Amino acid sequence: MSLSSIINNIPKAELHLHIEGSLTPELMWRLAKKHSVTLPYANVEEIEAAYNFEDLQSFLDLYYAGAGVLRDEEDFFTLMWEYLSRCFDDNIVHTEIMFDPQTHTERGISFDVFMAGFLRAMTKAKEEYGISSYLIMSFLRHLSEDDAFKTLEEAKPYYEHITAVGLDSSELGHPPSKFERVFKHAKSLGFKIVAHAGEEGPASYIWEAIELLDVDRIDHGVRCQEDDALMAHLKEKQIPLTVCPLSNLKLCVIDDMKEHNIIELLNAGLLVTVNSDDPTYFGGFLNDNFNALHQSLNLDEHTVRTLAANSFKASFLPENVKADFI
Ligand code: ES4
Ligand code: ZN
Repeated sequence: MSLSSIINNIPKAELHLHIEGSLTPELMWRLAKKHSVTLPYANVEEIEAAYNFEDLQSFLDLYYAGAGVLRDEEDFFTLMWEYLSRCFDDNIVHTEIMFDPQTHTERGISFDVFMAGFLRAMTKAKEEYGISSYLIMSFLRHLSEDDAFKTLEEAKPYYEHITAVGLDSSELGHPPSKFERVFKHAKSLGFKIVAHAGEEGPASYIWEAIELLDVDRIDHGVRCQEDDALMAHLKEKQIPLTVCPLSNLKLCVIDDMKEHNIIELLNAGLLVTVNSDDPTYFGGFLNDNFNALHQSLNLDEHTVRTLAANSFKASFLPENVKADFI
């Protein structure tokens, strides 16, 4: 079997995926028409052509604008259903999905609207595809800690449907320390904790996420190699990194996929996983990320199997369920 077939056929978990970043240009176009939202594009091709980014912020500006077409429960259902259907095609059997409530509540769209749509699609995917899915509620780090506290409070009716709390958006200038109190509170409520760190930000932000937020996983973390002591700590504690190769390329964290350090991190004994981040903006879903790594770094079958096993090891699934895939 070719490596590409192995990549396609092996069961995988995805652990770093922003649902708003799975909005296809086609769905964006359709929903803009439905709600009479004016987009700064003449057609679907122009939307696609706009996806050229020079850094994280240039992407986030488009990503938040794009999310503006999501208005009613059906829109959020369709968004989630399209992503989970894609998971079925890619043999993703479990996925831990980030959503950004503040992107919607700031526009006057309440938890009741987006959560109803998300949960309906997740239930349908379990029934029809056998796919399990968890939700990670992410705070926007360019907003205040008070705003994050308010969001955590607003989410109260949905706590049983939320597995983890995360931290995303503009990293530089918004270190994990800014959110120490709200994450302490979230931890005390029983949520797992994740945070984007070391994507554009320095290794010290990864340390802060570990020491101040008590994270269960680091999202990205690719700048950890700048600090030997941090590398040793990540290895010893087996703190997972959810790495997103096509994202790193598209946001110019690396200049060429051949430069990606994911295999070096794996060989150094770190628990790394492959993920798609914002697949429709960055040019590929999960299997595309595996294939891009294979093309540039020549993965072998053992490495693909290790990365797939890692995706379950690093997940928040119960240990007995993980065991079936490791
Ligand atoms: C994101 Cl790639 C990335 N980094 C930080 N925040 C994000 N939100 C959506 N995608
Ligand atoms: Zn991300």
